[in-house]
Amino acid sequence: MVSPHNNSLLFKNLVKYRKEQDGVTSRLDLYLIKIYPMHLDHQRIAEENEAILSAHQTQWDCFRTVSSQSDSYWEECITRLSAMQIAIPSWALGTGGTRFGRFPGGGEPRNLEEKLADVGLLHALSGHAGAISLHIPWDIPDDTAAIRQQAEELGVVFDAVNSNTFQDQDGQLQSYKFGSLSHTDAAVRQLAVTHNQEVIDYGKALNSKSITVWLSDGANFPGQQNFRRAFERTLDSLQQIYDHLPNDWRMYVEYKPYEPNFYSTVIQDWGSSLLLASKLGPKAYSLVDLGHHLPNTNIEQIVSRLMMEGKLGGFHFNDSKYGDDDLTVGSIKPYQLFLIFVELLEGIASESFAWMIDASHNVKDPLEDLMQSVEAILIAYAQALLVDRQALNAAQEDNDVTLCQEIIQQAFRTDVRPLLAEVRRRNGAALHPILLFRKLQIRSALIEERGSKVLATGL
Ligand code: PSV
Ligand code: MN
Repeated sequence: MVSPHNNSLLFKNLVKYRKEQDGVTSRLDLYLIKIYPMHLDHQRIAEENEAILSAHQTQWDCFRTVSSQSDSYWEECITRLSAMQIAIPSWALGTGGTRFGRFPGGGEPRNLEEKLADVGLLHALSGHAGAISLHIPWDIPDDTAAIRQQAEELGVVFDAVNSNTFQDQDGQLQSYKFGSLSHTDAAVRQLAVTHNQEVIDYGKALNSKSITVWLSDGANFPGQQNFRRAFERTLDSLQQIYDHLPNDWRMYVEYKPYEPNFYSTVIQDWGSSLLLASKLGPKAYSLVDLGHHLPNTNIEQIVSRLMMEGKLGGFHFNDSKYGDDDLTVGSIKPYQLFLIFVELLEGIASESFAWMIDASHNVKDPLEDLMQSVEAILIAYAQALLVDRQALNAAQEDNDVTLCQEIIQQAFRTDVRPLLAEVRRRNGAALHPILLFRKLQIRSALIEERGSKVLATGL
């Protein structure tokens, strides 16, 4: 169950916090007075739900009647779906861009407090966004205690912290131009190791329990890099970061075949990631970013292999047509997403995975896009729950290929949206999050408060 939000408390604390900073009533106060009690309060959401409740009830009744499953079956599904919490990355709350341009829509969060407020909003509306993933140094808190308190009041926890050795920071003495943890120069490696250790320390202060390491290290041209030595240096650097992990922490090793290096990357695929995670120790796992595969890769099979080895740590969800397109989850290949969840069901009850969205929004409202992504993940999970696994196992053993396909597609072709709306209703979230977001004109209010030309920190 999602934890209840105390939004009046949130409102008071944010106003207090801002007043202490400014010493005067700021525009943010006015914004909070206008927005928070009205838009985020569960009471208010329940009232809004009321208007479309009878339509929902009809669809939910119809859904159950057609399915001919028992009430206890649906209760079990609702319990499992309610527990699904997906981390929102701090860098996805603003408009993304390409190297050709950026078209911000306005109202982007200008600091960590506002990023957290946006995640709280997504969580209140959807009921499934109860975590945020921070990228350091973009999201270093000025006041850790205040940020922790704000998160608590929003019912949001801190998921994995992410390090950044793909950009040089202002005043940085050595450059990551030719790599970081794999660099030929020990001093550069040391800089990157120290940064990752500091990221863990920031995460500890926020009660995060994991770090995700993604390296852009690699080569743009054949012959530029010695593959073996680059890998060995990376392992050595990662080991020093691993040794800095608290006992109850995990390290996720993300892989990616290309970009920004276009000939090779040091951790280019799940094989390299698994190799590193295995050599590092039991607290290290592989992280699967759906966009980090070459076209047509069978990602569900990779998921199964990693899970079989107990080394599947988590996901960065997004969708793509060609490369690391970072499109809305489920917008291009919803069947693949569903098949991933079908595999995941083998371990989802006994293992814990980190779920995060890692998408970018060039032409959509970032918050609406994130709500669509959250919904797509829940749809895939719910459909996977509907697979008759006993029947599937039997059909697989019998080599009844036709029946195998019928069984999984029966689940995939079920419209589970009434079930998900019921999950949200029970958890005090909106029956239709995007509808409510638009009805309450939340984006306009955010633009009014934050301005139309602001740039979110991060990518
Ligand atoms: C790299 O493409 C990546 O997927 C990594 O997860 C980064 O941390 C993230 O995008 C944002 O840069
Ligand atoms: Mn990623």
